[in-house]
Amino acid sequence: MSLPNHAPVPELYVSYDSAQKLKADAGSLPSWDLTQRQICDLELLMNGGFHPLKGFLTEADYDGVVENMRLADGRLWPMPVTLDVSEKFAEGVEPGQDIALRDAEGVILAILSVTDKWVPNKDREAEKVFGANDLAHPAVNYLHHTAGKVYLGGPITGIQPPVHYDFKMRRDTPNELRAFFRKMGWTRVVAFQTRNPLHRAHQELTFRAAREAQANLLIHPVVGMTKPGDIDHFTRVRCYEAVLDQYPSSTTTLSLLNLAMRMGGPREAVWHGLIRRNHGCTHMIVGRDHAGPGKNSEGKDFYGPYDAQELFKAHADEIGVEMVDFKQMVYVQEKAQYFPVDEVPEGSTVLDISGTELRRRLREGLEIPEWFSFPDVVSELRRTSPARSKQGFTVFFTGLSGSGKSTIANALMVKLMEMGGRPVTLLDGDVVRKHLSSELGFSKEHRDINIKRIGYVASEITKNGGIAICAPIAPYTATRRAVREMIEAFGAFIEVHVATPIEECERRDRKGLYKLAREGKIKEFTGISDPYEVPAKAELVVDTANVSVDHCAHQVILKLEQMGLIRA
Ligand code: PPS
Repeated sequence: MSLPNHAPVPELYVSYDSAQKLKADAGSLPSWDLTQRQICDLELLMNGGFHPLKGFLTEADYDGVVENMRLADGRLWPMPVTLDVSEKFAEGVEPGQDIALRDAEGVILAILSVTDKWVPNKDREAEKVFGANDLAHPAVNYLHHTAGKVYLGGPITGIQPPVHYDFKMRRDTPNELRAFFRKMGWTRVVAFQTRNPLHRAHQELTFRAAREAQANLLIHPVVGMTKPGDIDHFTRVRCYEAVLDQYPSSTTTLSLLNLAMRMGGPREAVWHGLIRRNHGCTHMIVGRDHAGPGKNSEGKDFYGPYDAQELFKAHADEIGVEMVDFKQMVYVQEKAQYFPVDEVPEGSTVLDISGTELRRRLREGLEIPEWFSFPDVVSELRRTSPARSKQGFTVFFTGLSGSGKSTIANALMVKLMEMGGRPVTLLDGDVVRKHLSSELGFSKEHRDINIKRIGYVASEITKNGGIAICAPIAPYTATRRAVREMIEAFGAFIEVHVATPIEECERRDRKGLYKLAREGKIKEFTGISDPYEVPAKAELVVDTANVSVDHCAHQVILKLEQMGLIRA
């Protein structure tokens, strides 16, 4: 049962006057602060993007969706859209009650009339929906580690859409897009779903797909949540805008979709089809490994390369959208043009650059040829992913008290400042304890808080293109790893273990602390009465017992050069 292309899709918003009244009355309701993913889901529920859903799934709908991709009334719906909450919040909510759904700033967006409250079987959800209960799948990891333990279901009363401050002109509700298509006289529209920047091959394949389907083209990138590690949507949208001029005018439009992807492969493809139908599209391009999550914990693909196409085709009538095959396009050097991979003239030279190779070239500041991408797209990507020698990074010294961390860190700072180019900040253990962590002691809990604070500051410095040098003891492996993850999201992390033996540190005893620790006058002293977990995979190990400070700092410089982070 599909909607006619141009008829409005039902929305869940109430009138302005009713919304004002609901807002005023909502003060007495229990409030749930929505997560980023829930805000994305709610927006598409309210604006009709998730039609026929009228709210977050009830338990019966959820069971049907998980088991056989169908709502309780039999209609096709492949992805659970559930409101997960904490056990603590759920304790205060019973079916029959209304709750206010608010954004991070506390603005009320909708009322949920709770009809169902249950504890889901997440193992079953992972197996059935994503095909494996494997934490390497981003949505399974989210399900087990981020989502709340209890689900609430029931109809939504929409008060107002979430506010977006970016690219407002490029965001359209399903009905806004339908009205646009109607105004333009577009009766056949092929949607291209994407979470990556478009290069020449994509431009060619989308243009061809539209021509073959005798349809206009909607570039419909996801800007809600995509796969962790993807290029941020701000950069991508600037890239899409740069490509838009490459299409014949009035054939193509760009609109941003605030969807939170689950990377659910075949089921996700069907879901994307239903969402595009709701946005007034008649066709959708489905490629190899559509919405694929990458490799599982055994290094194998989660889904077969054509599983998504097969599942989509099997349900195309019900989805109400025709599938257009994604033709892989390659560049043929002799002809200086793109061809579908199965139509390449025999004996010709085929050129291609994989995603991994593209990232390497960006990282190392190498050439990206014009046959591969558009100059404006490349310059946008270079602005966001500058060569490694221009990116921020963190050097993280760890080692016992008196091992020489601070001395080497100071020497390194001076050497890097002599080279110039990037601002350098030293977060020395003692300095941090004075300015950032003055209230903290040396229990495991306090040391972890201290190191995470250092990690946060270093990650901000790294994100903004600077060099952070940290020199705390940081005795715990798990905490060092957490800091590494925080920083590697923005730039390189170089762990340097200053492995001066404890005997030497104690012999030096510059601050007299080892003596006091031996006498029991200082408790929980690292190496004496508190643990130090030796790093197993530090990028560099130095020992100041037999080597000068200058030489140790120089070893770090050489490592940075080798990693392409600095140029001598
Ligand atoms: S931690 O574990 O990373 O949070 O420690 P950190 O912030 O680097 O602080 C270490 C400095 O504090 C002094 N100090 C102690 N160190 C270890 N254990 C105990 N109980 C302790 N009490 C005080 C010591 O001077 C450390 O300085 P450095 O520069 O490492 O010698």
